[in-house]
Amino acid sequence: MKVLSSPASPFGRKVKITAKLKGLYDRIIFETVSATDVGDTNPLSKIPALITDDGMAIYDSPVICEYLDAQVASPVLFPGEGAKRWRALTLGALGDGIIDAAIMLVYESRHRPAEMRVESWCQMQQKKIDQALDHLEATPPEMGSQPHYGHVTLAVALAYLDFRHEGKWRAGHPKMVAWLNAFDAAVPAFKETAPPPA
Ligand SMILES: N[C@@H](CCC(=O)N[C@@H](CS)C(=O)NCC(=O)O)C(=O)O
Repeated sequence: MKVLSSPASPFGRKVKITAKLKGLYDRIIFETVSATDVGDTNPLSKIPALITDDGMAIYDSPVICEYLDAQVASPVLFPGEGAKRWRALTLGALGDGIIDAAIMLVYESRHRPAEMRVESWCQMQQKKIDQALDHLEATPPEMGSQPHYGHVTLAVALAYLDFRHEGKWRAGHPKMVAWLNAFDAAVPAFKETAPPPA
């Protein structure tokens, strides 16, 4: 299998952690590409994208993670059914949403000249992040003995806020800081996949 991604991509990091948790990391070639160079593998020009041993292209990160989960029986990162499954997927969506909004803010300064910055739009993205963090702080997700896909995604999302947004989220969210510390301690793959210094 091959994964097209970049070392700084939070969505790529989700895939790497999943691969490590499933014991598949050594069976995957991780090729560094920028989103614009992903070619036909993903017509949306986004990374990560996975190419299976049979040559099938799979994206985006939730689908890749579920594909990897399906290759090996244990541990189960995507619970098969019931409330546990919907909780895992919904937490994953919340984590992805935080990353999406945080990336939009990065792209706003990276791709748009400063004089064209639309402040109200940036505030809208920041509000999504703040609301999500406040929601999580009020009801921190339980992790139990085995993290699932939602936990992996949330941890990567919080780490991305550290990486690109100076960890400002930490003030006012002590329970989620403790949550991330607990995840870090429980999942060595988290540290092992940290992005290179910004
Ligand atoms: N929903 C997608 C998001 C992927 C994504 O936005 N990746 C970023 C890099 S971290 C990207 O390719 N950005 C280029 C673009 O949006 O044009 C996923 O979960 O894989």
